[in-house]
Order: sequence, then structure tokens, then C-alpha cells
Amino acid sequence: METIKQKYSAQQLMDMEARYGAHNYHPLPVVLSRGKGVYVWDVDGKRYYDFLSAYSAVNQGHGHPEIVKALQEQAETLALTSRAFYNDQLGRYEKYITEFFGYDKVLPMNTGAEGVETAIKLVRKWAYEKRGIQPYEANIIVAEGNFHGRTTTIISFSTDPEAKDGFGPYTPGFTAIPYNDLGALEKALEENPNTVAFLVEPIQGEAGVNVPDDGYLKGAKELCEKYNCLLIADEIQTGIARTGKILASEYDGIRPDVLILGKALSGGVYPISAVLADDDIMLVIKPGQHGSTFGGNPIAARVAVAALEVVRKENLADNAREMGELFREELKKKTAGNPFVKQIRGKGLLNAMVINDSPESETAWNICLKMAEKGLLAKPTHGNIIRFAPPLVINREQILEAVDIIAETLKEYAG
Ligand code: IF1
Repeated sequence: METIKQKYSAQQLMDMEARYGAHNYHPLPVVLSRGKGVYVWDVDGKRYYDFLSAYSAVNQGHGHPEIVKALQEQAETLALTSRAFYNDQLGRYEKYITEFFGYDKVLPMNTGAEGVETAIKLVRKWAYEKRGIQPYEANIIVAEGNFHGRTTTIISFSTDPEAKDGFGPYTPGFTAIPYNDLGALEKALEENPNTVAFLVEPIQGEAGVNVPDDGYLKGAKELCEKYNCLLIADEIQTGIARTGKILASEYDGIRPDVLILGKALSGGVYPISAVLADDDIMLVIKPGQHGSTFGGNPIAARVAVAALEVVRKENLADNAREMGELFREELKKKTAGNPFVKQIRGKGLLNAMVINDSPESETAWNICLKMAEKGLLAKPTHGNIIRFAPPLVINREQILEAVDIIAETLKEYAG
């Protein structure tokens, strides 16, 4: 038990993870111990801007008092009943979230991957029961460069060898097409009459904040309707105000047939995911056919309502849009002409900088190490792309200070 209470140095804690933990990550050498709002502190008391937000799970800022209060109060009252019985929080949450997003029903789960797996099972069953597709011939179209989680079925349709290789045999029933290419989508729909759905991220996060053309999602929705298929929007990372709208799907004015949420649905204090759909789809799953031990637990129910209330009351979508525009504008201005900056792109506060070096180079990693020294945390994705995604509660002064840290680092790096 002394391990829990004893004070350890950063190096001792990193060594402990190396010795006792699986090596499934390569973190930046920063050991964090506290978070509040847009800031995190390491074990030596150094403060950083958090420009990753746990991959957009901490949109409401670290330690938001209203979300933490909901967590504490419910944990002290009734944490978990399983779905073998009712509890007094789940119905309230289900009513709140379905009205918030405008769907008939919600199926509550825990991790994002579980939400994606749930959506896959749902649309397959819908197709067999309502579209007359032969069991088990359902095909789901996905985009190249997708990231939807790490389970065996989900990595079965990944196009990233890092995520997929070595984990076969793979789940069949998926076709990958180029992202942001409506011609490819129509061709795949024509060639695969057993296609039941198109699963897509409105902006591809892991792939490096790939923002598709305006109208891509709208066109995809129209093609799905033409071929009587369902559009599944994975808004686990782009949702909950991250891109400057409550849902990134709103930019194209479309309503996904199946909506998957996660991450910031809890403000980062608890694993919560959700799948939303209307009755004609959702009710194909009957009692006992799907679920999980923690899905829809009372803590998740209370926390998710508090987290969404914060997004609404604090106008985080508007702030994300305004601060995102300021971030990109100022960063482009202050890094103009820098040989290491290839592109700055994004929407709202989901942004990325493409570093002008090969994905195999250490440049982006080294830039992130230097930014950490200067008090800003970010991490590269796919080698040479640095994602910048602070909590959505960030203000103008903090954005400007963060831009200065990034610009100074790049200036020094350019020599
Ligand atoms: C890791 C990436 C981001 C997601 C989308 C589903 C999930 C994720 C669009 C699954 C999760 C996380 C997973 C985490 C790092 C992070 C990530 F780099 F892996 F790809 F954000 F881009 N759909 N993304 O982004 O949700 O099961 O994790 O709750 O695996 O290292 P989850």
C-alpha cells in the first residue's frame, strides 16, 4: 500500500510504468499530477497548457466544479446497479440527451469503441429485419484513414497497419473507400447491394484533422438515402462542441441516422458513450440482446447531464468557433515563412499543424518536447502532424499566449 502514498520523482514514476505496465504507449516524458481548466501541472509543480484535452475528452476543462460535483454526489449515493434493475437517474438522462440531440432513443455504453461496436450491431440487425438483407451479408462502408477504436472488429476495417497488423483474423463485412470522395462512395454503393450503412468521422481526428470539403457529409447523406442505407456519424471526437458546433454534422446541415458520442460526453471524468437513433432503428435490439455491466449506470447518467449542461450554459460551441478562428489566424501569422510549417488546418478548436518533414522523422516529436519545456503540451499523430486541441473553455488571452509558445518554439527550431 505504501506505493500509493509515497512521494516519487517523475523519473521514478516513469520507470515504474516501464517495469509494471504494458508498453502500449510512448508518452511524452511529462508526469502530470493535477489539472484545472485549460492547465495541467506535473509532479514538480510546472504548469502547462493542455493542448490535447485527452484527445477531446476534456472539452469542459479539467476539474469542472459542476461535473465533479455530479460525480461525487452520485458516487456517494448509488454508483452502480447493473441494468438488472431500474435506477432513478437513467430515465432522466435518457430523456435529457434524446431531447438535447433530437432523437427518439439512446443506447448508453461506456467507451467510444463500445459505442461504435453498438452502432455496427444495430445497423446490421436493422438491415436483416427491415431491409431484407440476407443474414449475414451486411456490408458497411468506411473511410480510408479512419479511426473508430481499438477492438478486433473495429481494427478489422482500419487502413492503418499500426492499428491492424498482427491482430487477425479479422471481422468481415466492411469496405474501405477514400475519404472526402462522393464518387467513390456512390461507386461502392452501386457495387455492394448489401451495403447497409456508411460509418464516417465528420472530421478525421487521428488521421491528422482531415477536414473534408463543405458538402461532403450532405452528399454522403443524400447518397445513403438514395441507396436506402444509414449514415452513422462517429462524433466521439468531433462532437460536444469541439469543432465550433454542438455536432460537426451541423456544418452540412445533416442529421445522421445513427449518432455515436463519447469522450467529452462526460467532461473527461468518467467513461461514457452513447448511441442515438430513432425507434425504427433502435427498437430492433430487444431485451437481453445487447448491453454492458456499466452501460447507463447512475454516475454516468448524472455526469453526462452535468457535462452537457456546461456545454450549453457556457456556450462552448461558440467559444470554440471564435477561439479556433483566432488560433489559426494568429498561428498562421506568427509562423509565416517558417520552413517547418507545411499547413495549419482545423475547425473550431480541433486543429493541427503539418510539419514539413517526413512522418518517419523525429521533428514533430522534438518540437513537442520543446513546447513542453515552454509550458504547452501537444502530441504528434502519424509522425509529422501536431494536433492542437485545448479545452473549449480557453479564453482569448490564453490562446494568444499559447500561440506565442508554439511560434517561439518553431522559430528556435528553424534556427
Ligand atoms: C488511443 C487516436 C484520437 C476516436 C473516434 C472512436 C474512438 C476514438 C473518432 C474510440 C478514440 C482516442 C483513442 C486513444 C487516442 C485517441 C485518438 F489517436 F487513437 F485516434 F482521439 F484520435 N472514434 N480516440 O477518436 O473511443 O474507445 O478510446 O473511448 O487509443 O490511444 P475510445
